[in-house]
Amino acid sequence: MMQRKIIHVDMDCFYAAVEMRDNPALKTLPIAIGGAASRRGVLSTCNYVARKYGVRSAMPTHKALQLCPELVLLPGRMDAYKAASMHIQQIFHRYTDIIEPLSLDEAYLDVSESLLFSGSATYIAQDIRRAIAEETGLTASAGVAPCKFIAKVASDENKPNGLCVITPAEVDSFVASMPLEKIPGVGKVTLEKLHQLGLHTCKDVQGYAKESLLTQFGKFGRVLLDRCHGIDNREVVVDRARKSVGVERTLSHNIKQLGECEAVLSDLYKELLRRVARVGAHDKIRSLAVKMKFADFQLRSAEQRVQYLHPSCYQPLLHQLLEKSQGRGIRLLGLSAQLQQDEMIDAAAKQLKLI
Ligand code: TTP
Ligand code: MG
Repeated sequence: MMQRKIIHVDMDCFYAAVEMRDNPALKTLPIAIGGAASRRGVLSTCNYVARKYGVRSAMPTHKALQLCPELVLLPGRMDAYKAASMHIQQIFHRYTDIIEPLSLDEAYLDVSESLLFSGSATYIAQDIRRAIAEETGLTASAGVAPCKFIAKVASDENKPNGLCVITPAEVDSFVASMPLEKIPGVGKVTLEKLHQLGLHTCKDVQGYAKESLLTQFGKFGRVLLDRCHGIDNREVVVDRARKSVGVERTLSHNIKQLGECEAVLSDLYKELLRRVARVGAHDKIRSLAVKMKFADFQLRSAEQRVQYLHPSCYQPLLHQLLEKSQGRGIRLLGLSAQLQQDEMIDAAAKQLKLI
């Protein structure tokens, strides 16, 4: 098989970096983007000054303020972040068209076939970082590797404003010492389970009985085994974004009862209908999903294929999730509709990029 060259680019403290660029007085202060503590807000992200205090993404605002009372809290400006994101995407397209955006600030690029810089993925990555910094005033970190997950882990190694290259010859040693929590897909629950088995690094997993791992972790066991051996055959998938319309609500207090959930979902359902209508997608529904965040912040969702929305669609999903709550309070409920992709629009958008 041909050796791939994958670059993973990830902007540094993205939303916060946009805020600091547009208001340099913020640069030396600890700042975060998020909702107010009084409204049970959560942080989207924070700058590196704030990280020194232990402040992190997805942390409840009240906790962040305990760690760093002088934290400057900003509400966020999605339009500015989207504009910066579009600019970055444009820059990527100068190097390759095989781009898989993972979020506004992060993407995989496959440069295996590129002839730029004599085919050096390292030089390409450095040039992308240079162009981003010069043109947007924001810094990016990048990872270069023979496969996706190693490129992703590598992009985090020398953050902020750093580059990390893992050559094919270095894959084995890089993976061996890798803590399991770095593998994308290993969440809190899986990690705890692995730790209970005495497994902390990929090397530990390499030495563990394969069959036992597969029975204990099901489908993900296969992925885990591959990753721990440095294997990831996934291709960079262009335009993979599945469009969806969603609404969610963080509740003012935790709830537990079916009736309470139904009342919230009934409200969210009405709002979802309005939003689906606004984007003219009522005849493009593919599936409906309910999302629940429990008191311990564990997130669960359940999805069902449907052709059109009706108020009873979310009932079975709600029941499914309540079973998983195991008595925990619920702090957030969400409802979303996944939409069929309009291939015509996709093709037109692709062509536009070529102009
Ligand atoms: P990340 O790339 O995870 O974080 P980051 O860019 O802020 O910081 P880092 O330097 O560690 O990469 O996420 C990108 C943006 O996505 C982030 O700026 C804000 C948003 N975001 C949320 O809204 N909620 C979240 O829980 C996370 C993790 C990110
Ligand atoms: Mg980032």
